[in-house]
Amino acid sequence: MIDKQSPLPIYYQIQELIRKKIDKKEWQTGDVLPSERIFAEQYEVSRMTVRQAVTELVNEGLLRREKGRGTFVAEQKFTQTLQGLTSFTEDMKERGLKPSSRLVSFNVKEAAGKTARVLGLNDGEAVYEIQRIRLADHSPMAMETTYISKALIPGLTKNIVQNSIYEYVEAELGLAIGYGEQSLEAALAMKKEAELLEIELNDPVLLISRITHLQDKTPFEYVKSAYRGDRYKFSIQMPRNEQK
Ligand code: 16G
Repeated sequence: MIDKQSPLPIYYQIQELIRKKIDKKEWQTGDVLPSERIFAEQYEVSRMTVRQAVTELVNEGLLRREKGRGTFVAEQKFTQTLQGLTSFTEDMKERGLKPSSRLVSFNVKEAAGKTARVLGLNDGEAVYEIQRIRLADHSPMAMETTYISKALIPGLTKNIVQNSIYEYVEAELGLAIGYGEQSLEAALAMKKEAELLEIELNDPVLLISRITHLQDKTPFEYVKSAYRGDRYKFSIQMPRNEQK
């Protein structure tokens, strides 16, 4: 209930009330919230205050607004730790979700520019260029464009890349994957990404760029991905360096 005598701001109390209902599963993913008017009447607060509380929860990703339809309980974000080099397939299985891939394109191209450089290839050497939409339980999470040296990782097929590339590298080719270097930046979804990820143009996405090396340090893949900003959250542990 809302306590008007409390030192806690009313909009904050409304937020806590909404959070509790979602935590207790009284309101579940996809459920529509009562309208601002009903909310305001029920708790005897102003519509402005309800709007402020809801807007902040929308910005946080707990709720989602749809034009003309109302405000809904959003799908909760996945937290992906940034420690340890894992594959999408492994990450999803670990969460008890079914990983799958929608193949957008699969080509062999001549390496050039940055792709050739980061993979340690000469311009003109063959690389696979693979575009996949990665899905968790049939819902699109990320769009990945992967470049892989053909000489190093031969025999990739459409069928293999619709499953796990890392599994093929390790279990089929018997190569040991060593380490990756990764960077993250914020961006807005462009037309193609928005369509394939089933989000709106200019919705937030996280761009991740990864270069992965075999244990002998040879780089074997260069991946550029766009993760849905509304479904993903990355976390990292930061041990403080020993003071000298
Ligand atoms: C992850 C990696 C990607 C890698 C893929 C292999 C990130 C940002 N990206 O999606 O670089 O190519 O896993 O997955 O984590 P797979 O073995 O399921 O094909």
